[in-house]
Amino acid sequence: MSIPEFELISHHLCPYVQRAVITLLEKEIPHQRTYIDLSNKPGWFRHISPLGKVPLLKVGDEVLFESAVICEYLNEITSGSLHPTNPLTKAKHRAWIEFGSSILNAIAGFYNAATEEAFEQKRQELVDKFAWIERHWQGNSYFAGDQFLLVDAVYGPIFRYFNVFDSITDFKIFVNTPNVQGWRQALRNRLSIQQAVTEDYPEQLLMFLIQRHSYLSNLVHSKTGYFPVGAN
Ligand SMILES: N[C@@H](CCC(=O)N[C@@H](CS)C(=O)NCC(=O)O)C(=O)O
Repeated sequence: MSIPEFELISHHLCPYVQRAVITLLEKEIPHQRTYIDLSNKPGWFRHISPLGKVPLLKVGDEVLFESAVICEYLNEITSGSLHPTNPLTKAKHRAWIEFGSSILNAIAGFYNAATEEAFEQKRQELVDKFAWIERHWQGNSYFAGDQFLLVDAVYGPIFRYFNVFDSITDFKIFVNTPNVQGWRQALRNRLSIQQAVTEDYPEQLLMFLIQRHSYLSNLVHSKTGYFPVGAN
């Protein structure tokens, strides 16, 4: 199959975009990335994005939306699948990918929580979610052993948040999940995961966290003394 031209409509901090980028990099698919401002969405983007969300993958004149669909498509059109072959195992990987999206929702709740009580509730929700993975862990370096798969591409961007959260203070999310911690480290070392964001990602994320005006925003100020220029 000849490979069409790909353009990924992106945002610098979006974990769903990162899944697609990691898949593009793992599959060595040439592509162009176009970054947009989600607080001021361009008219052309509104016109082609049914949900008004990134990522979008432009495939020649066609447009694909939804990151999981984009990753599956990119996986299917190239050789060397990033999914297990056994149908049941593959279905389970897809389920844990979906679970990854629920973790992203919990992370958004964590950084947006307005009060200490709501924040603690979200922190505990994250602890509980990673405990689920720990209990079902059958991996090695990666989720299913030594081979990097799509499910790993989904969790790389999830764990990246915690590298920045760790720079604020120890939220004790992974204290009872040694296997998840090992997985986190293996993903952190993976080149495609490192290359899925720009170098200023930590700074940009801290700025974003401060702009939430949330309980976590206050912790960023009080624990790190960080007041970036331009934050309001
Ligand atoms: N289910 C979607 C979620 C994508 C998503 O939530 N993208 C966010 C940025 S990380 C977005 O574009 N938000 C803009 C908005 O909701 O207006 C996917 O997997 O692609």
